[in-house]
Formats: sequence, C-alpha cells, structure tokens
Amino acid sequence: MSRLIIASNRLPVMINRSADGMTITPSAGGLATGLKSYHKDSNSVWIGWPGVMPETKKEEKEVIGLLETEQCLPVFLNEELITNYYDGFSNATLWPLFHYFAEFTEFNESYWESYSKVNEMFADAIIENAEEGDVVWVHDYQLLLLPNILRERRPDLTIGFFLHIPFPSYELIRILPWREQIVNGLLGADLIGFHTYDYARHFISSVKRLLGHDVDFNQIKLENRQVMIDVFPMGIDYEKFESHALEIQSKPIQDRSKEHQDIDRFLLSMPNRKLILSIDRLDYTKGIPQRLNAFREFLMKHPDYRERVSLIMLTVPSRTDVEQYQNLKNEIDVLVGNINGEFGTLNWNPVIYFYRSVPFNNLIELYSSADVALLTPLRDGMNLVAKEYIASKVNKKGVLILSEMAGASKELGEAISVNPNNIPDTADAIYRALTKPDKEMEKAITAMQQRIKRYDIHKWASEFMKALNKTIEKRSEHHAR
Ligand code: GDG
Repeated sequence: MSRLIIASNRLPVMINRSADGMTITPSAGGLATGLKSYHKDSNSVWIGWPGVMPETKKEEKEVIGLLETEQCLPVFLNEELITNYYDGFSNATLWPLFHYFAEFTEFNESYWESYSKVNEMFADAIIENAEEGDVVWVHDYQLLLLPNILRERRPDLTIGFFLHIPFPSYELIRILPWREQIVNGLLGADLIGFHTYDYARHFISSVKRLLGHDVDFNQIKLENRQVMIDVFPMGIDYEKFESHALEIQSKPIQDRSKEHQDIDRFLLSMPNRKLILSIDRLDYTKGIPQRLNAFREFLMKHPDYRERVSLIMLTVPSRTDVEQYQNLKNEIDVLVGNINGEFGTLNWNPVIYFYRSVPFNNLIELYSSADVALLTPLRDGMNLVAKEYIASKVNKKGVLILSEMAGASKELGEAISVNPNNIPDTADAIYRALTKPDKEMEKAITAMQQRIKRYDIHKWASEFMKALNKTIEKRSEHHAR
C-alpha cells in the first residue's frame, strides 16, 4: 500500500514559543481541512516549515516531538533562507510575476539560490521518509522545483502538484531569468493541477514555447513519460460555513456575541441601513485602493445613501517585511482617512476598517450580516472568501460583487461581475447590488450554493487524488507496452 506524503511551505499546524516552552495549534485552513481524511487515515505524513526557528538542539527536538503527534515533519529554515527564499524569491519574484505585477518583480541571484536550496531541502526530507512507490502531493508556488528534483532522485514516486495562484500568460513567464528551470521543475510531476482552464492553458503554452515538448490535448509528452495537466477548482468546507451560519441565525439577539450585537445595533439604528463587506489579506493583488475609490465614487453619485451604507473592510496583515506591502498599508490608511474625513458624520463612518484578523465565529457573523460582499482583486488564483460568503447566506439574502480576475468568477456566474480597474462600473455595481430585488438575490444565491456545495473542498481533494492514481495505472500500461 503506498502512502501519501504532502509537502507545502507551511505545515497545517502552528508551533509557537511560549514562556513554558513550545506549543502546537492545528490550523483550520482550507487545505488542512480538505486533506484531513487522507492525512489522518492513510498513515501519511505532511512536510513543511513549522513557522518557528529553534534556537537550541533541545528546542529542535521539542518541535519534532510535538509535530510527530500530528503526523508532521519539519523543514527548518533559518533567518537567511526566510529572507531570500520566502520573502525574496517566493513573495518578491514569483508572487508579483504570477499575478501580472511585472513592475514589482525582483530578479536577484541570491533569492534564486536560496529558493533552489530550500526546494532541495524539502526533497531531502521527503526522500528520507518515502518508501518505494509512495505518492507525493506538492503544493504551491514556493515549491515549483520540487517535482523535478524528486523525479530525478526517486523515479519510483508518483508526484502530483497543485498551484494555488494563477499561472500567467507566457508573456509574463518569459521575462523570468530562470523560466526554463521553473517550467521544467514542474514537469517532474505526473499530474499538475490548476484552479481554472485558463491557467492550465497558459502553462501548456509556456511548456511548448520554452521547452518545445509535444502536447496532446492535456498531456505533455516527454521522452520517456507523460505529464497530465488538469483543472481542479478548489472548494470550501461548505457544510462548516452553512451549519455555523444556521446556528448564528437561530440565536436570539441577546445570546449573540458582543460583536454580532454591535453589527445588529448598527443595522437597526436607521431604517434600511446596509452593510457592504470586504475581506482579504493586505495584498496589492486584492485591489483594495481601487475598491475604496469605487466606494467613494458611489457615495458621490448617490448622496441619498450617505449614512445608510457602510463598507466594513477587514484587512488581514500579511508579509509585513516586504516593502510593497508596507507602502500599500500606508496608501490604504490614507484613502480610508480621506473617505471618512470627507463623508463621515457624528453618527456614521462610511468605511469601518480593521487591520487585523478576527476569530472564525466573527467571520461568519460578518458574512451572515453583510448585504453585499465586494471582492475586487486585480488577480486572484481562486478567492475562497467569495465562496464562503455564498455558503453562509442561509437566508439567501445577499449579493456578491466579484472581480472577473478572480478564479472563482468562473464558477460564480450569477454574481455581479466587475473589472476592478473600472472604477465607475464598480460604483454602479454597488448601486445595482443594493437595489437588487429579493427574488433575484435568492435565485442567484441558490444557483451558486448548489454548485459550490457539490464541488466542495472534500470533492476537490478526492478528484485530485483520483486523477493522480490514474496516472499510476497509465504509467504501468506505458511500461507494459
Ligand atoms: C491563496 C490564493 C486561493 C481571511 N481573514 C480571516 C480569515 N480569512 C480566511 C478566509 C479564507 C482565507 O483566509 C483566504 O483565502 P483566499 O482564497 O481568499 O485568499 P489567499 O489567502 O490569497 O489564498 C487564492 C487560495 O490560496 C486557495 O487556493 O483561493 O487565490 O491567493 O478562507 O476565510 N479567517 C479567519 N479570520 C480572518 O480574519 N478566521
């Protein structure tokens, strides 16, 4: 029986240093949920960075011991590797380039060297633990070289790879000095999965143009094997969002959390008051300044909505060591200040801005209470927030405004779709969302709910694993010929 080895930059658990030593907290993130059944049931192991740098051998042992209880194995990264591999090549080279921010992309040899080194370190950790014929599932843009390193050293392994961010057009990839190595790194896999058909198509075109391999529909033909390319749009834990939203809705007002009561009070303090919600990591790909400008334009065009609608903007701190993120934070602070200064009154803040993360329960309360979700990324691999908002709308009253640049827009066709760079159109979309008749809302939400309930996070993981196992059968047929 082959085992599953999962590799991702971060482990599905967090290790923290406290006064009493190291502590471990499981993460409730989507990936961890989707892979839980495979990870726990089949004696599999998850390899990744535990988020902590042990200072002594004793601490290192302590971390290894804690992780063992969760079937996790650490790859320890030091300060220099975090700077060059994580902040550097991953987040200052690949992240901007793959999201079409060519002007932010840094080309730096030391970043590249560290990136290659960390990918080798992941390979060492996997190989040390892999038995003959094991299956490895590698995740995301931090580990693009890993499939091929593994292939060369351990041809017996079955290797799957899933990219969580967009794969951009060849015109972007071609500017990267290490473009051949990156594409070739991925081709070590037996199966490469993307969120959307467009990303898969871009990848295939880069393979053809950079490496000249033959492609037959979704199979890349290498000298002695084939690589399958396929589309697996990542879903959410639908049941979890739906059941929490139902529970919250059934609670009498006095039993609700303080934060939820605050939202209720805000909405009831004036007849027909509305709430627009946006949630994202503070990232330049998420189109936050454009969104604020669209909201400002909406308030200019529709003065009758002043005091009647607020935008709750939850912005989660992210990659705070990278310069562009610091600049963006300052830009957002100023924009929010300007809008509130220009339109705000003693009773009303147009933008209610949080720069922090909130506990899961508060997240669901926000989803349930918001009349409109305004999600306007300039580029986004998928955007799970859009799906979570829809799943939480158990009363079917809500409108989603979604950027056409988010992978999720391919599955959520009933949303109001906007080009986030078109500020006047986004402002109009806000007006249309706020005036949408109940019947139309219900129809749109129901259709989207049915779709994302069917293809949830569990289905996503099982479809990927099914396709990966199929490559094993294909390989044995190929060898038998
Ligand atoms: C990458 C790709 C792709 C957010 N704030 C809080 C909180 N969250 C949770 C949301 C959601 C997740 O974080 C964010 O997921 P997204 O998909 O929206 O975005 P990225 O973080 O950029 O993820 C993206 C994804 O990978 C999966 O492949 O969709 O395109 O960029 O689940 O609920 N959770 C809590 N408090 C918060 O304040 N508890």
